[in-house]
Amino acid sequence: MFLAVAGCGRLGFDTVDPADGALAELEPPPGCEGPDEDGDRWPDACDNCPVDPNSDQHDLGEDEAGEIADGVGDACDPRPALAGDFIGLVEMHNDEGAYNLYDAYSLSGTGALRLGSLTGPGSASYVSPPRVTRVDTTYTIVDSSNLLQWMGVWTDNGPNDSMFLESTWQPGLPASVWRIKESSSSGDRYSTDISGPLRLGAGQRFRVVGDTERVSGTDQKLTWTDRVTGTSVSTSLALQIPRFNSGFLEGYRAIVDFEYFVTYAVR
Ligand SMILES: [Ca+2]
Ligand SMILES: [Ca+2]
Ligand SMILES: [Ca+2]
Repeated sequence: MFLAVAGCGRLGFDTVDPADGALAELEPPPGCEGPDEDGDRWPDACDNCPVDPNSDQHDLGEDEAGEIADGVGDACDPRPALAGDFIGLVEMHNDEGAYNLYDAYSLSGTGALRLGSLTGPGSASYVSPPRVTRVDTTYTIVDSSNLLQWMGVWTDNGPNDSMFLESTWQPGLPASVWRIKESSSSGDRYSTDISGPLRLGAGQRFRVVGDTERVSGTDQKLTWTDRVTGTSVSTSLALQIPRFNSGFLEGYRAIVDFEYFVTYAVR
């Protein structure tokens, strides 16, 4: 299901008990119901970090830096000490119905985000806010072929499609070695080697988080986590995350459930 950005009750402040100055424990606002992706008892629609458990909903980083809290919780805020962040696009797989659109940012398609087949690709396109700072997605492999497979997040970056995030199993790579790949008009680049599963197989879960240069001004970072084994690797060396606001999610020769797809952006 899609979640509204504005007016959905995400909190931009913490409640301080005037008696002792302690932070009062917050409760989800009345009427905020529905799926809770990260299991922190805050329904996705009013969770200020919908895919990171943060039951305290702390959004203190900007305040501590003398700025105004922006409604993105400290646990997931790409720029925790800078104001102006917002959660731009949230697509949760836990709604099997048709996609719902909200605001100007959308993801088009029908049905749930189960993409790809054993013989070919399947994709769903999206439109994000124009000043994206972070993309965060987790997906599960439902089934796969024995051929080259990939899944990931692609962006349309001018005349060339740029692959933003990819976890790929490639002929020629030693068994169990994975890389995150970026394709652009200047060629393909890869992250450092990742020790992962032998190949794509049912039940594997991966999380890929990518930060753009908007987070720090220069640095870009990709983090890949095997959510079954806990293996995680980050790279900030060669990968160039383009400035984008559209693209598509894809599974290729693998059937992939995108459990969620979240973009963060800055005003
Ligand atoms: Ca949360
Ligand atoms: Ca914040
Ligand atoms: Ca912030």
